[in-house]
Amino acid sequence: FTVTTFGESHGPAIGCVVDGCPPGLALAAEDFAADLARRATGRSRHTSQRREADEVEILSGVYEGRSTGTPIALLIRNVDARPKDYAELADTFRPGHADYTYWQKYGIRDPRGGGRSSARETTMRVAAAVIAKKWLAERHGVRVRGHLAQLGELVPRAFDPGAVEANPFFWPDAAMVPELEAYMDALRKAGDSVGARVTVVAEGVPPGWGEPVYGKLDAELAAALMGINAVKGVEIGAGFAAVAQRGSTHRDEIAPDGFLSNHAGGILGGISTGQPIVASIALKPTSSILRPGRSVNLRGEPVEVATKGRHDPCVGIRATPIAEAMVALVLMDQALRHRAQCGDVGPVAPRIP
Ligand code: EPS
Repeated sequence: FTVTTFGESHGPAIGCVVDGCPPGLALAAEDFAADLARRATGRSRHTSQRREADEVEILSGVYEGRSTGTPIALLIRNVDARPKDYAELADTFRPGHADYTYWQKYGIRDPRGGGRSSARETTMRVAAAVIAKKWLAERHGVRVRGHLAQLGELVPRAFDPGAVEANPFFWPDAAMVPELEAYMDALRKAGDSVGARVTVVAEGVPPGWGEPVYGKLDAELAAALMGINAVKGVEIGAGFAAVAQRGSTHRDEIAPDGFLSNHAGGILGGISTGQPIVASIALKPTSSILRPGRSVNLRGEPVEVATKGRHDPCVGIRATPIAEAMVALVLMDQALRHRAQCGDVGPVAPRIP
C-alpha cells in the first residue's frame, strides 16, 4: 500500500496516488470531508487563516462507488492561493525553514509559501489515510485516534477522550481550553510560535502485524511520523522515559486476561502485541513568524526576515489528524504484508486479550 503526493502550496492543485488498495471498498468523495475538515486551515483563530475548501475529486480507481484495485488518484484544487505574497521570500531564507536546504539541494525552489515544503502537502496524506482508516475499521475493527498531548509548556491535567473533538486544539481536558486560547492569543500578539506534542493511539490492531528485522512496525511508524513537516522527535510507548526505567517496571507483565501495562506501546520485536499502539511526536515551533530574525539573501548579504502571510503559530494544533493519517497508512501497509506472507496463520494460542 503506497502513497505518492504531488503539488505545491500555491500551485493550481495538490493530489495523491494511492496504490494497492484492495478491491471492493466502498468509497465516495464525501468520505474524505470529515478528516480533511479536522486538519484544514481557517477553522479557528488559532491556526492559519488561509481558506481552502479541501474538496476531494476521485479521479480513478473507484467504479460505481467501490475501489477497483487499481491506483486511486485524488485531487484537491487550491482555491485560496496567493502566490504574490511571497515575492520577498524569493530572495532569502526563513531561519529554521527548509527554504535553505531545498535551495542547496536543487539550486531552484518554489518560494510561494514554501511550495512543496509547505504543510499544505499534508492534506493529501490525510486524504489517502481516509482510505486506510476505512479499510482498517471495516476489515479489522481498528480505530486510530490522536490528541494534542502538550502545547508549549501546557500539559493536560485530565484525560477525557470525549473532549478531544469538541475543541479546536484536539485537547483532552475541556476545563483547560480557555487557558489554551489565552496562551495562543498572547503568542500570536507576540509574533512568535511554539512547539507541541501529539499522541496517537491505534486500538484493535491484532497481534502479529509488522516484520521482525527489516520493516519493523515501530521503525516504519517512526519513519512515517518523522516524515511529517516540523517533526523533530518520535516516541513509541514509554519512548525516552524508558531511559530512566528499570526492567522490572518497563517490561509489560502478562496475565491470562491481559497485559498488566503497555510501556512497549503495543509493539515487541517490531511486531504488534495486540495492545493499543501508542506513538507520540514532538513538533518544532513554526519557523515562519513575524518576529524578525537574521538570515542572508541569495548574494550572501545579511538581511532581516519577518514572515508575513497566513501561518500557524503552532503547527502542532493541526497535526493530530496528520499523525493519525501516517499511523493508519503504515498499519494498512503492514496488514496487507502480513496477509500476503502469513495468510490465515494466527492469532494462535494463547490469545491475550
Ligand atoms: C504553511 C503555511 C501556510 C499555511 C499552510 C501551511 O501556507 P502557505 O503555504 O500559504 O504559506 O496556510 O497550510 C495550508 C495551506 C494547509 O492546507 O495546511 C506551512 O508553512 O507549512
